[in-house]
Amino acid sequence: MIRRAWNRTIAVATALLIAALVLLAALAMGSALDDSANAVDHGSVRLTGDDNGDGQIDEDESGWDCRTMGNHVCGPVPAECREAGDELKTCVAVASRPAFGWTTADGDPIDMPDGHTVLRTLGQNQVPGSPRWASLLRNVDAQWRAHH
Ligand SMILES: [Ca+2]
Repeated sequence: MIRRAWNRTIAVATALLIAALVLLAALAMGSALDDSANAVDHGSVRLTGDDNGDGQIDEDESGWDCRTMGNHVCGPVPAECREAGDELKTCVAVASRPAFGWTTADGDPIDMPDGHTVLRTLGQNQVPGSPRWASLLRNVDAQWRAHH
């Protein structure tokens, strides 16, 4: 009788031990799965367009988009725009424009020289990048937009 009770106790203890081991194994596996789901393999990730694989897309690589990366200017920055600061895009746009003209409501003809000439003249009279220079630049840009 005692032996039977002892065997039963051993059987229950063994079953509990096995259940505990299975539970621990399941928890360990779940933890490992969580870790693998969050793991980032920095060694094998390569950005599309990162031609030399240094982890960043530089201006001379295939992934470079000059419209959205860097200074957002495609091509060289004109000398007249090097100090343009926040107005760089507008300055580059103005620099690219040809001479144009229009007639005012009073019938007066207005001739605007090409963009480089406008910017050189603007730079002689105002400090490039200053608020006044920026305001005049935006006015020149607005004139172009109003007549094109
Ligand atoms: Ca690169």
